[in-house]
Amino acid sequence: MATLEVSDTLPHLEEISAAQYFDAHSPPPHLAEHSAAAESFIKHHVNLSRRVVLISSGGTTVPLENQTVRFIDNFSAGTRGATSAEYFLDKGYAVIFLHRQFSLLPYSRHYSHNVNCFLDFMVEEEKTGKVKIEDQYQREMRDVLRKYRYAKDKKLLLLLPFTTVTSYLFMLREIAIKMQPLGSAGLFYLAAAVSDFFVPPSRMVEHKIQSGDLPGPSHGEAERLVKGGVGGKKLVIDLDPVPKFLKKLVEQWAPDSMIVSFKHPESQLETDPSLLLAKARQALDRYCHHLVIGNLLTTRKHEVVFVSKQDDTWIRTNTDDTEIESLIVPEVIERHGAMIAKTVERLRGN
Ligand code: PAZ
Repeated sequence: MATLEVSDTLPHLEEISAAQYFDAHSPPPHLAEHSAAAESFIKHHVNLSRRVVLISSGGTTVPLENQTVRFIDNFSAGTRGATSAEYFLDKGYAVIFLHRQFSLLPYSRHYSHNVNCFLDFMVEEEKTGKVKIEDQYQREMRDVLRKYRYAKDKKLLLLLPFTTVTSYLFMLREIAIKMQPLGSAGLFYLAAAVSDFFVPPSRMVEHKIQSGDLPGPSHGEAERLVKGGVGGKKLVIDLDPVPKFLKKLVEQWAPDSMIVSFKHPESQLETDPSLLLAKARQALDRYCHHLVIGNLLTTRKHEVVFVSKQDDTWIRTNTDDTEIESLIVPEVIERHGAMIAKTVERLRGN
């Protein structure tokens, strides 16, 4: 079995900057195409004076090989992002949904993956052999379908996929810069689980890391990454910290937009709610953005805490039927509205 060691005994490297990170990596293959789609989407909504939210959703992978067979992943099904997207669309926002490929999507999330397989909602008519939606699901599915069609027809939803942490960061930078013309009407709602670590290209092996004895005398490339010996059963992976991109987003890529990040625990210890609050405040102090929404993995569907410079507010659902995003999103929108009003006031004063 492969083991992953977290070690503080290794020498601390000088953390690379965001610029060095981008220089060291190739942009994802579809960046130009996605960038053009985002640009025309944003222009369309700027012309209509509509607010636009970029929602990031799902986990990011960290490949261990260039021709990737193995990778490290970050936990997230994309529920928070996909569900929130629907509530933002309901409130008239246009949504750029930057999501992990194959994670949950707005609207189709109701009928996808193994919990809600779409086939379970269908029946075959005995007489005609035609397939239709079961009677008991007709109304609910019709409502979802109408909303989905509306979002599509009005060009309110742009779906942009990523897989690796690097492709996520390239896309985030690109779209954030394209969103600048929106000014304070732009909102970032960063629910994706973004890896804090990566394998730098200089240490990345080309082919699948071998788990058994390698044929031939030389397998030096793999040994650079794999400590403990190729041919042994131990795999020690040496990861570097990903630079802190949130700071770049706040200061340079999207200085006029509202930025909301989610925070969930990094270690078992942080499942303590008081530590969660401390961590959320630390994130707010470090990156100087507008709002951190703290959540714990085990209770994230029932309670979250909004941490801003002004106050901490807990939001809780009382019933299992209420999606907590139906409470989170209106609260975020209210704060976004207040920020827009302040900006307008400031501009009038000038
Ligand atoms: O996608 P999901 O609903 O399964 O999980 C949502 C979440 C816990 C990943 C999200 O609410 C969150 O906290 N995102 C930020 C994660 C981070 O700190 O990197």
